[in-house]
Amino acid sequence: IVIVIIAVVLGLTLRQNKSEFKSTFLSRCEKFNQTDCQKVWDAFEQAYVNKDPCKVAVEAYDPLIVAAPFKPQCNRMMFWSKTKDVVHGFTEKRDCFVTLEDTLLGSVLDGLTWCGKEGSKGTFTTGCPGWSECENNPVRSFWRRISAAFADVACGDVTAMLSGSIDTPFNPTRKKAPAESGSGRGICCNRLEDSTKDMLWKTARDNNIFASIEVVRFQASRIKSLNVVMVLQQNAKSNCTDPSLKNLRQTLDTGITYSCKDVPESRIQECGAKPEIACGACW
Ligand code: AVW
Repeated sequence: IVIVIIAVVLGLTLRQNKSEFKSTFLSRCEKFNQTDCQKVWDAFEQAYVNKDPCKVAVEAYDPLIVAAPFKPQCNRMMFWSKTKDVVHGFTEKRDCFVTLEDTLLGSVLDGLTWCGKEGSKGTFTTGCPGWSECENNPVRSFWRRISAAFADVACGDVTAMLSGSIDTPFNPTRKKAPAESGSGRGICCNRLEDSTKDMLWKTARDNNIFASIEVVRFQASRIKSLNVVMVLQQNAKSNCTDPSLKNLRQTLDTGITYSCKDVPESRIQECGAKPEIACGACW
């Protein structure tokens, strides 16, 4: 009897997870007009369903990009690194700029975790590998793939908000997490405590998407300038004079003009709160 109860509860939980995840996906998607959200879901799901959750390559999401391509929004595209909250606090109030998370694919999956399982048609939201537990996990491959697609269509004057609160605001180097070994699952994740997962997360956060995936795709034929906004909080550790930004200039495709401006975080918040300030006058 105990086994039957456990099986039923487990079955219900898994089913509930699946439908809750899918309904979040669909309801977020339906905010975008003229979108066949079921078609987008099908293209999304095929990337990871019935697969080992450590063997989902970045390319598995290619059909998703085909099903829901990014539209170039010249002069409004906003990239960021380590400034998520301030950037989105700004873009949700003002429509001068569009981040990846304001687009259809970015917004439907922002903040969610998912994976599949070999031999199952389901989508699971628990027991999935953490960001750095194995390289080819469904969540990380997804963000890498869609960030690349977003950067591929960037055009005109492009903006990037980088953080003055860290020593190296532009950091393409990638340190391996201790648990990250080959395509295997390292220390197995399901049994790890959240605090351990957090620790792994921190040791591997140099998997910088902006530096290693986006900047390298910026093409001079499409992009006129890259305008960096250094977000300065009190006791900032770096600003536009930081040597790592020299690295950024060198990485940029020749022909793309570079600029950098130090802007207090409070100014960005003020500009978000006051629509009477023209976008061009924010910083
Ligand atoms: P970020 P990026 N575990 O602030 O340059 C879980 O470092 O990488 O900026 N989630 C993670 C981890 C991790 N170890 N590392 C990163 N993330 C997730 C797309 C997490 O959601 C846009 F277009 C974190 O908030 C930006 O221009 C987010 O990735 C660019 O990529 C960003 O980490 C920012 O990527």
